[in-house]
Amino acid sequence: MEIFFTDTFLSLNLENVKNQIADKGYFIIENAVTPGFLKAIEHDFDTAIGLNSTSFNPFYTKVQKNQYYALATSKKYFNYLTHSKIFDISKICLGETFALYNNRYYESYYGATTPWHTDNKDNETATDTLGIVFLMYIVDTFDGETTFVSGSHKWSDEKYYSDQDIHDSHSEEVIQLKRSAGTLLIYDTRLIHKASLIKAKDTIRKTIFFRVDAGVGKGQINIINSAFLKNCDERLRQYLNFGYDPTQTLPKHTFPLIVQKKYLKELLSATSAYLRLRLKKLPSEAIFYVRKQLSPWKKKMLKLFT
Ligand SMILES: O=C(O)CCC(=O)C(=O)O
Repeated sequence: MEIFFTDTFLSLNLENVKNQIADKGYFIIENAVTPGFLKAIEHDFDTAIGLNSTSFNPFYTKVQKNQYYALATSKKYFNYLTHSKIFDISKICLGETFALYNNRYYESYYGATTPWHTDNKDNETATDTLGIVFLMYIVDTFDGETTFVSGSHKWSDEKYYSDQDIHDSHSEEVIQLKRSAGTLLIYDTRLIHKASLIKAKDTIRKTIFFRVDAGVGKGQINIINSAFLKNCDERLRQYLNFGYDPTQTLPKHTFPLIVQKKYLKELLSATSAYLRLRLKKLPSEAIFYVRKQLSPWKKKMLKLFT
């Protein structure tokens, strides 16, 4: 059998993992996997957009590359997410019935961050299901690290929190997780957390994120390379939602209004700069006319964003 978890990880005391997650909301283990595993993952996801290709393209945002079809892309990734030790931890934390809810490999670049949030409130109907997230640093992560509010799984009741909410009342509980490659963070989906801002221009943070929830048939659709499935026993079928119709689909990524406003403001200033350039090429009467037409629109937009 392929070896990629270290003895430190394989010999974890499950009761201890469970108790720490119940108490603080998270459990951290450094050197959970071998350097060979990390290299192989980097290699398997070292893809850009393929034109006329049969592989799965990653999805990009301004500051991130996301591979949601990672179970069809990398055998190492598949074996990691379906390892018996992952099942053991899921079982002790969530009970007999649990399944993969969502997963992805991602890279985050300069300027990437997330707001403080919890993961158990994807929409109004998904609230109280128990779930845990396994987040692994594939490279050293000393910039843009995951940050937790320790113990917040016991009291969190919102999807998003502002910096002020956390810094005013919970700054003592904030834990910044600057750690080396191979560190695995396991946390309760109710825990308030965020990815801190990436401050250096040359940082490329590489991460594997997956979430396991109690119950079955929820979350992201799993697209799997059939060649990776060697022994598909009942437990694996359930974990991968074989034959279960999804009762809900994940919502498209939405950002809180405050973040949307920030992006829209950037968009507005980029559009204005572009228009200014184009306008220069028009005769002066036309410039006057266009400016007159645009002025009320711009005022309205600025009012909206400030
Ligand atoms: O990348 C991180 O540190 C956190 C990711 C996260 O919070 C999420 O994807 O929900």
